[in-house]
Amino acid sequence: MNTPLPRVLLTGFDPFGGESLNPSWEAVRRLDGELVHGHHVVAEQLPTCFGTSLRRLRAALTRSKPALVVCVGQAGGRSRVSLERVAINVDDARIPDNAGKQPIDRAIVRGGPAAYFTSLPIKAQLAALQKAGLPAEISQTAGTFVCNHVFYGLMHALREKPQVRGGFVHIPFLPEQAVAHPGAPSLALDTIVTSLRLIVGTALTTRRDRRLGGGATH
Ligand code: PCA
Repeated sequence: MNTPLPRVLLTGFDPFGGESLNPSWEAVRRLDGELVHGHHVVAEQLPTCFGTSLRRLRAALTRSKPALVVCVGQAGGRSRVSLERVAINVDDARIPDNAGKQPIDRAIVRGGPAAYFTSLPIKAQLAALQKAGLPAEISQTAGTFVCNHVFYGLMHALREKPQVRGGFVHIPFLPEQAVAHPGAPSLALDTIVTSLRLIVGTALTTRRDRRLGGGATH
């Protein structure tokens, strides 16, 4: 009998804010089914909605029991692949989500810790991306919209599973989206997919993160 391979769960979001696509879903679905360092990649789409996004994520965690989870979202206006350091316990939406909800100053988990740090080796990932000539940075905030909501909920769900690593990566617009946002930077889909593959591979092969300063941009 074949033992099933350990899995990596990648998530991306559906389009929001008037866009016709979301680069996070376009990128992770291209990695669906790939093998990275003996792990089978599974991609799931999450709705850009407070609440339902997290219910879908928790269902996907139960279903695929991954060894590693990387959630990905669009950050229009950023020019690099951003490795997020920290998720904070607040929903504070500037625009309504895809279900019309717009929470202001609301805790994601009532009584939960103010913040969770990523458990991805973000300094090693930054070094690997830079070595490969891919534009990357460490980010100190994932915002307070649905991406931070999912990131916080992921880290909360993993709080008693130290063997499962998880974190969040924001990516820029695709070139076809940037046309509608004059001056906004963009990255080609192939570059994003290559970056995500390296982010996953580095997480699977790095036990201890590197100590490397100067990754911040904010
Ligand atoms: N980006 C949004 C939510 C969905 C997405 O792709 C964010 O940064 O919160």
